[in-house]
Amino acid sequence: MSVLRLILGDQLSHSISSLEGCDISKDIVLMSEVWDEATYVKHHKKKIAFLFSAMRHFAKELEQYNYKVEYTKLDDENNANSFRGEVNRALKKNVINRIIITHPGEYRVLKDMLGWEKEFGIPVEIKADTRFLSTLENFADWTVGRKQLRMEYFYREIRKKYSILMEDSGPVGGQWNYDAENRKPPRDGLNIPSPYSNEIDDITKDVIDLVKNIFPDHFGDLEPFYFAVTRDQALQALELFVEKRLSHFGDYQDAMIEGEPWMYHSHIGFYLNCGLLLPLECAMAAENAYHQKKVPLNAAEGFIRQIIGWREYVRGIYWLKMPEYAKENFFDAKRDLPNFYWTANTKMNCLRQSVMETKENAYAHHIQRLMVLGNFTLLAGIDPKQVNEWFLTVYADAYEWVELPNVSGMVLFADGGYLASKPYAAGGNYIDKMSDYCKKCSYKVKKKNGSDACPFNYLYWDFLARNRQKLQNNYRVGMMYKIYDRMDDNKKQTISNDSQFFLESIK
Ligand code: FAD
Ligand code: DLZ
Ligand code: SF4
Repeated sequence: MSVLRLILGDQLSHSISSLEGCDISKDIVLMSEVWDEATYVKHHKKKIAFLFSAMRHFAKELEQYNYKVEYTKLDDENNANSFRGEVNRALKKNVINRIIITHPGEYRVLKDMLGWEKEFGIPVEIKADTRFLSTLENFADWTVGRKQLRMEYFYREIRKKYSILMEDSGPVGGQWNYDAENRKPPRDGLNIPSPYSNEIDDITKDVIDLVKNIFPDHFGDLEPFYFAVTRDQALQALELFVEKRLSHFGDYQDAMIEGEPWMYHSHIGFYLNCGLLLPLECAMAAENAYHQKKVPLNAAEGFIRQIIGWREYVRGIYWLKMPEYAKENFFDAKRDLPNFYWTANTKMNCLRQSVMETKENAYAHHIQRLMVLGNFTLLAGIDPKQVNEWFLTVYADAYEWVELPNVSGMVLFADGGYLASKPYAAGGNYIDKMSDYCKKCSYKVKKKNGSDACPFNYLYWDFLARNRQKLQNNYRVGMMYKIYDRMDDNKKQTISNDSQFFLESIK
């Protein structure tokens, strides 16, 4: 009798809870490339290649440690094409009396797994995912009795609990948050270091061929392929970030420069989310660099906050609010996602650059996702379901637990303010301040109306006007209505006409 231990594509950590207590002389570790997962949204080609290659490398490592691994490749003729089907096949082949799994990252997968005990007639143990710093129970407890959830307070708790950037009983430097020193506009002459890249080996070559043949109609460029696909490589990518980029991470966190997709960000989200890196080790790498005086406090604190604050916080909200969260649509937005989110065929330079880079790299940094790609979908009133599907499809770090709260909560305010205190709506000014996109745009960012005015400018006011009932009592937005109310009727009508004309043109 042995135990079947299932490892999913985003559970590629040697410390994963499903391997705890594994008897390597008889337990079976099951890993499967399955059609269902590769197509529940039509993931970017690079994401599928990355994950399959990382899975194959991880399985090989487990075999080197003498685990009994059963690995199904996507094109294996017996592939059952779903997790459930693959488990069923393994149970028929082996004498198994128990299944152990680590809690999956997505609700739809958990829902399916909860039916397995009944279907297979043996115990199915779903263990907590201990790679996160906060348990789902701790997060739920933290929310009790709070009128408003705010990431900042949650983040402080985690810092205290893990004693990260703490001295005596307070934060290092006397402040919890150094954002006021961050977010400088890009300046000329920045010498942005090259990102991590790696030679591809035979495993990755095979996977690239497979993706080329099987998923030709999926979005995105498969090659060149440069991601890390093993833990050792991911650790090198982390080290490279800490050595070369972290010192400027805070300063240029919001900066965007045409032709510079990687800026001073870490590009480790893909590795963290599939388990090649662990959140605590990333936070500690940044803390050590600060203590060794290699990076300033605003950079280390800013980076650490993203990982131990935002990342944990959105996961807590996802599991607290699913499945309802996926249906939220506070503004009742109904418009279809414009086709240029797939083709980059738009005269709006900020959007064109961000979509092009997304297509090339399965990556865009946070501010492109939030203030350009996301902001536009909010202002244009795009259906949250379609926006979520796009974000889940195109990024190599996208899994629903982290994508959905960022899109429906942070960007679209579709949850009515559960995650964020106000919508991140903005006109063209912010993009102009933080990027060089507007200089090369067909539209004029300083113009508020007319056919050559930046569409963000009138869409911003039109969005506020359209959603007045729902927003005017929000204390952080109320001020903008005072400004809107001071505009004369002519101006208001022009805003509405320009918006209607523009929105018709992107159908
Ligand atoms: P860095 O900017 O270097 O930040 C370091 C790490 O902090 C990231 O790797 C990530 O693990 C974490 N982090 C930073 N911001 C967030 C955040 N808001 N929420 C959760 N973790 C955060 N992140 C994903 O991991 N997957 C997604 O599918 C995803 N979708 C997003 C969609 C939208 C609309 C927005 C606005 C944000 C989204 N994010 C998502 C958050 C963030 O944009 C990415 O984590 C980040 O851009 C990844 O690049 P990086 O590794 O260079 O991150
Ligand atoms: C994203 C993804 C893809 C594309 N393919 C697989 C796969 O073939 N096999 C697998 O185990 N996992 C894959 N994944 C990751 C899963 O979608 C992820 O584990 C679940 O969504 C739970 O978070
Ligand atoms: Fe984007 Fe407007 Fe600037 Fe053009 S002018 S790049 S549309 S913000």
